[in-house]
Amino acid sequence: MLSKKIEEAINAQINAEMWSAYLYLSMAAYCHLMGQTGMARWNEVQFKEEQDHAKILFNYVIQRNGKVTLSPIKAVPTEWKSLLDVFESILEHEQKITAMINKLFALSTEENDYATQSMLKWFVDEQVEEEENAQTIIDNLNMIKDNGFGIFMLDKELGARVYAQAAPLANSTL
Ligand code: OFO
Repeated sequence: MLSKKIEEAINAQINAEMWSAYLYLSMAAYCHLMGQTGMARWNEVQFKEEQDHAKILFNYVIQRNGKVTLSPIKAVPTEWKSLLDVFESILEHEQKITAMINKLFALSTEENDYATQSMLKWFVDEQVEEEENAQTIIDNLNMIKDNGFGIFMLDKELGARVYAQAAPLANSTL
């Protein structure tokens, strides 16, 4: 059984993951507007991944006989100054999500909730990847600057990203 504190914190995390999904979809729209279909696709894949993150937490609350409470998703930004600004905003956002996951992990230690801690381990590892992905693209954009051919090639590379369902959902019956 989940403690009330853990249940509330996981519900807040579900909301944060759904907000993330909405943010990436908004970024995809911006990239489309800028004519960067590959970057748009990259963000659309991330949109799906974020929904997976929310679903993993949703399933976990159900499995533990807890109550899922879905709160409204706040508005997300719709404008960025540049493509670099998009990916810098992603890194900043993912650092905030990492801090939320770490807080949740610390709370599960406080509450002696080792099942929650074990479930969160996947998120701890995932956040390392999320931050690394954003940082790599920022580094590439900083190197390319305004070089049109460089942007063209990066857009092609990012457009090759393929969605893969998050591992914890693979054998789920929920
Ligand atoms: Fe769910 O990791 Fe990004 O936000």
